[in-house]
Amino acid sequence: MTDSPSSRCGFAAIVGAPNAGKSTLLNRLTGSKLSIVTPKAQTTRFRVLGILMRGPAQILLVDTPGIFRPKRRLDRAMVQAAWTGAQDADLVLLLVDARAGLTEGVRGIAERLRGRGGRAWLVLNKVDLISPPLLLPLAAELGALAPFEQVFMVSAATGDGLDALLAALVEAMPLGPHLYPGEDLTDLSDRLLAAELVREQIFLQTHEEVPYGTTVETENWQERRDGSVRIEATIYVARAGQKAILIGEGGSRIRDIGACARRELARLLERKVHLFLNVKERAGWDEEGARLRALGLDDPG
Ligand SMILES: Nc1nc2c(ncn2[C@@H]2O[C@H](COP(=O)(O)OP(=O)(O)OP(=O)(O)O)[C@@H](O)[C@H]2O)c(=O)[nH]1
Ligand SMILES: [Mg+2]
Repeated sequence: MTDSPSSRCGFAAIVGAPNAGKSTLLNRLTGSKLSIVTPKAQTTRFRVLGILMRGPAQILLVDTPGIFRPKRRLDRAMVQAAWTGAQDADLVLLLVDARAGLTEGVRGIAERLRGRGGRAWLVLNKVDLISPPLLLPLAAELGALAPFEQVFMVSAATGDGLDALLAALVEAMPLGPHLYPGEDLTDLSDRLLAAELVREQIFLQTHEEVPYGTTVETENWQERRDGSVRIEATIYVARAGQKAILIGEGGSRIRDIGACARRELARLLERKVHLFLNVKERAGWDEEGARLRALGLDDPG
């Protein structure tokens, strides 16, 4: 099947401004929670591959970090990862939050896509939040900025419009053998997924600069004889004040973060999970090459 003459396989990268709904779209299309989602911008920090099998096609969907004007070394590495994702793809889906409309950020991304050449589709997302007559003018404005082959209007949250997008993706994949085993869902390791689910809870349960000052690494992974797994993760914070906030009064915040992340992890891994979190202060981790590489990012220097 995988090397039959009709088999198709290709990379489709989902790019866009922070908070457009890229990770929501990846999860919805693959039917699994591969990439973390929060209401905060800049949630995704590295490329996340979702492997989707549809008929003869293996669609390799790539979720990318939102593209914004980077300041820290971490931010530069995130934005670089997004553009590398676009560069390496057979097809780019520019995902736009239709309610936010044509922002300066989106304009910049569309213009750079035009300069890059290659195949691009426009996907207007969050159509559940705006009235349909506003969609056509937005599509036209964006269409004037870059030559999009096709335009889709979807809601990654409700699933509206995704059947048409998926059918078009199957058709758009180049002929060729599948690159991954059909049963694989992603190329992310369980260790990285575990760290991400902890980070998701930090993004959901803390505010202001705390989530942005935080990174999570899985330090230890022990399979137990009873089938459960014991996971130790370290949360690095940039400042002492952030550590205090994360831990919370009497340890209440870190307990809640751990409890929610453990539940999500148990569901994903389909087994019992024991999760232990340490919080360490590490000033400047977001400028540190080793921390970025631990996230699978290339160090932009
Ligand atoms: N109403 C509505 N909300 C959506 C839709 N798609 C995503 N969202 C919400 O938008 C927010 C951001 O979603 P994400 O999937 O994390 O966005 P992202 O583009 O991956 O963001 P970054 O990783 O920060 O670049 C979350 O609160 C989602 O629930 C949609 O179609 N409709
Ligand atoms: Mg994301």
